[in-house]
Amino acid sequence: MTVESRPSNAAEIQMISFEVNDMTCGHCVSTLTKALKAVDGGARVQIDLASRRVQIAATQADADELADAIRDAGYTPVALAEAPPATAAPTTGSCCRR
Ligand SMILES: [Cu+2]
Repeated sequence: MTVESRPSNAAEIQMISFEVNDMTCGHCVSTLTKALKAVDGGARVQIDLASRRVQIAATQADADELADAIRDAGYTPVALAEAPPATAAPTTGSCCRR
């Protein structure tokens, strides 16, 4: 599904989803939430750690900006609209590994 038109007058909420397989714990969740809110202060961010699913109800940022924010925070976003359904094995990388 592609939406090209963008009304310039209204704050349009766009649901954007990513799978972030290198997100491993609650610390990752809060890091990502902060990073996403930094680029879109009005966004609602929902993260499900079990399925490694990140859903953003974006008001200003587009998918590219949000993906960049996730990358800047040190994670690898997979845009769900374009990604094949979960076949990727979780990576071994973790921010909380000792
Ligand atoms: Cu973590």
